[in-house]
Amino acid sequence: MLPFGVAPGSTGAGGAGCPPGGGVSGPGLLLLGPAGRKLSGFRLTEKFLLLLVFSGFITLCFGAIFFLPDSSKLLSGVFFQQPPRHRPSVSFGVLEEEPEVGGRLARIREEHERALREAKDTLNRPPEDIKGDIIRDKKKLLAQGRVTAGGKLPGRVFKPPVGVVGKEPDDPDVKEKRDKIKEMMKFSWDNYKRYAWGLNELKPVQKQGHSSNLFGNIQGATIVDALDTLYIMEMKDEFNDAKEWVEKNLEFSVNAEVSVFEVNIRFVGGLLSAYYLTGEEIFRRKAVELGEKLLPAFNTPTGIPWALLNMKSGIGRNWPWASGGSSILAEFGTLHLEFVHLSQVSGNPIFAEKVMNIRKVLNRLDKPQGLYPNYLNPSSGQWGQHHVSVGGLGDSFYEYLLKAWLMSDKTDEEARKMYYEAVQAIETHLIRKSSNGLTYIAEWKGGLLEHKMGHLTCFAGGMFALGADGAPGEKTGHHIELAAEIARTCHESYDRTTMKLGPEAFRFDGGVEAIATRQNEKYYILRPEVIETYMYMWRFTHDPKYRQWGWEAVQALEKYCRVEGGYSGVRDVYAAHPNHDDVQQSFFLAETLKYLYLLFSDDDLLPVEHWVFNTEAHPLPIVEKSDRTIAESK
Ligand code: DMJ
Repeated sequence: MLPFGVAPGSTGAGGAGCPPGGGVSGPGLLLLGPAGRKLSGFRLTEKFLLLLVFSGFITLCFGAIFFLPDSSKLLSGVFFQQPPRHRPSVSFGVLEEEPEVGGRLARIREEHERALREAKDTLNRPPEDIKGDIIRDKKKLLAQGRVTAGGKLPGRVFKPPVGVVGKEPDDPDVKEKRDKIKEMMKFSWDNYKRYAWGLNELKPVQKQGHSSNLFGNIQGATIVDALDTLYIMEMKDEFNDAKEWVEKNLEFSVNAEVSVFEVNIRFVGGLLSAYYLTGEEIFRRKAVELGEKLLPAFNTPTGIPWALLNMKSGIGRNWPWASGGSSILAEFGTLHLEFVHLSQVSGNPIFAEKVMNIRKVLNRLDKPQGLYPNYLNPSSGQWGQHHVSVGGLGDSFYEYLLKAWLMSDKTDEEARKMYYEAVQAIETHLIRKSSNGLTYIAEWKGGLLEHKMGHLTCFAGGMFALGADGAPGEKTGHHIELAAEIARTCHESYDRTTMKLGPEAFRFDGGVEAIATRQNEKYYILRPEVIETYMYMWRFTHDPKYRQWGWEAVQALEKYCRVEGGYSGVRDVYAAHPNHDDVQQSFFLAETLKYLYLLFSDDDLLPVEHWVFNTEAHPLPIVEKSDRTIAESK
């Protein structure tokens, strides 16, 4: 209460409950009645009564000014972020007001004073402490998935990676072989750099750049695909050149259609790996920027993404040949690992949500014989043609189910279940044995088997080996055996050619086994799948035959694919002399040479307990529960 006759300066029309125009001014109290009449015209008792009313009124005004928080405090959250006991509670949709209105003012004052005290304390603390607090707050927000990736990327604490440079092999023979593989990498890289720097791929015969329409006009596929291989092979100068190119030239605002799948596995995967191996922010930034550009591909009625996307306009469509406008299983099913990691490095849950929705759509559908057809219409959400393959059009979908489970530190139970159920259906309906005892994986067309196996399908040996440990019903041994049998069949497909390189597809009918019978299936384009399977088999069994088979492939590559300007695919692996297709595929550097190098390295280089390889052989770390920035989806 203010002592009578003392003016507190001037309050305009602001105080709660004070009528506009009613006011006090001092010094020397001058009171005006409603009509502006001087109080001197009243009798003493009237004056006394009036003064009593006015003094009560004034006290109320000052009290309100003093006790109530100002609007800036309301906004700063002091008012809204009261501890729960101060909040009105909602029961069955009805807002229940707190009973003790009187106590509320006191509590508001308490909060107000506490806020002032904290602000003062903060100003008195050393700047490093304040910085620490800011970092902690950011981490908290990231952990809650509340920071979006748009605009500036939130800070992130980089966790040092495990096993990214291995020691030299002890065995001199193994070391010599590994050195040879490193020399092959240097030869591929140097030629790409000399003749096609900044373009997507190299034409090693014509010694010029090669552009495939898979990447629209994004450039530098070989550079991004090779980053992690250069890094683990400790090719430091080459890695730095690649990094500088990414910094200065890698651009995604291209007005052309790209393959969402190819751009994801090679560019997003390559950039993410480079980030996880080195902690260099540029790779994280570019990966997230590209991931955001790919998001419009999911704008379909079901959320099953388009195969093709114009990254500038955001307009998508599907391959015209794909079963009535369907999306393709191996394409939309091979985004999961990268998109989960995009959420992990950006703190933005949107990426993970998009791929989890793909799962939801798949799980709502009936599967013929438990199999996943290769085609799914993104508008109707229904399967297209009932074609099933563990090779082209299907392959990496199965691979990503297993790896999603492994990458989640074995917490993604849904992925585990989907993988082992799919393998069971594949075993029952697709896996067959030839009359001479070669196990192969056939293709399924509306219930009929085509006894053909693609080079691409040979990755499945590695997949079965990788998944053996978690196989339900004590089937670990069975899965390893299956893996070994697939590895043997794929080796046979190499061994039965003149060049000792595998054809694109081989058949098991009309008396032939593991041999290509059609001219258009006899080519070899530097693919990695067979060597990938040798690498996993070596890691899980240490059977020396896998290194021996890998070395046979090295010798064949040197003899038939190495040309003056790099490495080239060949058109017919059964011919005596190579007819080169003149393309050094970017996956030769990303996958084929990396898997060969790992085959001749100790197991502690990129150990499978800590890393999963995306389908382009880009290593991504297993995300332990404690490192998760985004809550696991239910
Ligand atoms: C690579 O781009 C990937 O391995 C993909 O999953 C399948 N094909 C090529 C290599 O053959």
